[in-house]
Amino acid sequence: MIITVPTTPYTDQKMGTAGLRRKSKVVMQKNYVENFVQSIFNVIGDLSNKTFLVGGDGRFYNNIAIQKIIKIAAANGVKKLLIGQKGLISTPAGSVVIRKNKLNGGLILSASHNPGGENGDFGLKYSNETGGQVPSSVSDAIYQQTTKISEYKICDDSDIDLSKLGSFEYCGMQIEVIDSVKDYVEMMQNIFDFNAIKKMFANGFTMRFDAMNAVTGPYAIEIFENILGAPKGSVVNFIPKEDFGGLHPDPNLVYAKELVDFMFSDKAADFGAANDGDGDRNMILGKSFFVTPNDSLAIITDNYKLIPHYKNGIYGVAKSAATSTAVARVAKEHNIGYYEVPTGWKYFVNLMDSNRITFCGEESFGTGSSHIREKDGIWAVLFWLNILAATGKTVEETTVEHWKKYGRSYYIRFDFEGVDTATADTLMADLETKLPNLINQTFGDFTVKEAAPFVYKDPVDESITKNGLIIYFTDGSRIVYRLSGTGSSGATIRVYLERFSAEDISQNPLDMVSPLAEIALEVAEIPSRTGKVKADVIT
Ligand code: G16
Repeated sequence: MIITVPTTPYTDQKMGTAGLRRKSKVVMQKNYVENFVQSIFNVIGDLSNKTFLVGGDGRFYNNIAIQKIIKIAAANGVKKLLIGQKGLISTPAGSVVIRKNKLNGGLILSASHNPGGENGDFGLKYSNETGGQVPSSVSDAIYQQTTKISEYKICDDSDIDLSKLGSFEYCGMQIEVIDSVKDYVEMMQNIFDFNAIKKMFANGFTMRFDAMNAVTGPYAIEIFENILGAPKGSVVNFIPKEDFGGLHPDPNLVYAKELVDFMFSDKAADFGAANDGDGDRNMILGKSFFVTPNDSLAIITDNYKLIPHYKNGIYGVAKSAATSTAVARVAKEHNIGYYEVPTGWKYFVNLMDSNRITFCGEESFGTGSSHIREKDGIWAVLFWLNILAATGKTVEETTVEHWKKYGRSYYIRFDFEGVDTATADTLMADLETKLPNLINQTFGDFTVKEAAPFVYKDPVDESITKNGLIIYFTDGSRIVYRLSGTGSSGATIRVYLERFSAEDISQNPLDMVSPLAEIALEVAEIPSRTGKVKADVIT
């Protein structure tokens, strides 16, 4: 049954910020998945005693890619695969399953918040035994393999029915089709005060959770409606669809429009939330009120004592460099460790494993803790529900009180999309050379204090990562530039703008950061080099 198939390398199988993300049509090319998966197995080496998880967010090509992975794993002598029922597993649930069952790792099929379908995107992430994505040293080794691969092994047998739970043998390998929801739900019940949240719903509290036709639907129905008693209909768009029903499953003010419109209408629920394609991102809303992911991380950290699992103390907190400094002020107040890492959840893993941090988060709608090694959308929603249940306050009251105590970091991200890759690379390189000359220069009310590339030395493995360029101003404002690592074609230039105000907390964020936006565009010469006078997406 096992055959060896000759193949030729693809040159573009280098993982980005979070795994390999490409257009579906690229991934559908002959041997594309086969080459990548075989390269992963080549790097791992002896597989005879290894068990892995396989599952994905259910997008177009999920099932086809899973069947290929099963056959390649069997042919390469993998001992056992755990597979999410119907091929589904959310990214956070995958991390739970890997850790709980002490697996050797997992292949999670997802392009996250990117649109799906034949004309959309597909992705493949590789996690190790931590339940987190592998460090760059491993992904680089896999990339090297992909550039010289000449054959792969595959079991030439029929496809497997993944609709039923159960264990069986396939091509000499054990397979167990698992309930994708159970372990995850159990873990959430052990972290949060479900009784308090249940009581809040019983007392008439209302919520709307938008699963965006993606993988979190079944998790959300089980947790929010079945267990916590939120009224039926609180979870919307809950059936995972191959093309996300045409939605762009990115929980932000632009793409979760249906939810945002509802929450800013007179029918709004007390609380609104959305998750992305694979369930690791989250957006939090109150009645006519949006909580930025930066503030959410700060508020979660500040309120850790309200949550049963964390109430006895936390280690510290980390954020990506591009994320606002709101949480830094909370870390200082609570006298806990504080770290800034490059963009990418994998950079938090060593900090969690070495007990340096408990919470972490990013501006890109990711929040999480050391309960797993991925960001966790439903966890963040439950954290907020638990805060509201414990305090009796609204989302807006909670956030405004936080700003009154800590000041407010006004924060907006500008994305310039579809830029020619060479143009974007040159723009960044030229900007980097210019940075030292900016120091002490004044632009209107803003004077540059420091300007430098962001360079991170991992305190555990001492690896060095350079990602992004930062301009710091004397008043605490910052401009961060970096190129996205999750796109599937061309380049996206991200410009992150932050302006701190200790007392003036009620201004419009866009108005507040607009002088910084002008400086950012001028300094990097974005309009003249890209032809774009304004950002494509502002979040
Ligand atoms: C991934 C990473 C995040 C990162 C985000 C955006 O999220 O896990 O750490 O912040 O991409 O990355 P970039 O700015 O490079 O596009 P996800 O939810 O897409 O897996």
